[in-house]
Amino acid sequence: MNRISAPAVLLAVLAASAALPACARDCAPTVREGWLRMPPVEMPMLAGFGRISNDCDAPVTITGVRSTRFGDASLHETRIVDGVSRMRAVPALELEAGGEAVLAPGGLHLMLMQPVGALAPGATVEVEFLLEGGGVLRGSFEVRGPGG
Ligand SMILES: [Cu+2]
Repeated sequence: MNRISAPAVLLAVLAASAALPACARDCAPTVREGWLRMPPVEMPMLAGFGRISNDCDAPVTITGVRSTRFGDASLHETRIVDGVSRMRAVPALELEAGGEAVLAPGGLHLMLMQPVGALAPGATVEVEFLLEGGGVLRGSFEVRGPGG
């Protein structure tokens, strides 16, 4: 049976904590796997999906969304109310430390209205998420057809 001395355990703990990402004030969540779904018929509106991971050691709150490619952008949530699918605006989205928000069809999503110019599948759209306190997160979203 292996016996590990207390100092060795302490050193291992210190080494592990040193390996954690430094989440000082320059730590920011990341936007991954972003994509936009074109509507099945021509409508001035796209839904956006992806993941926003907060690998920092403090919570952050997203208070707004913007993109130069759209006249209007916001966070929405789809919910089934009395058997009917309804959307509502999400004015603030908090990500706890180590937490992740998943934007997926049928749930939380980006609502992008009034596209500036034509968008085609394969295009990449940059979206900015405004953070409480003044920071901005940038994410890339790939445009896909109505089938996703
Ligand atoms: Cu919506």
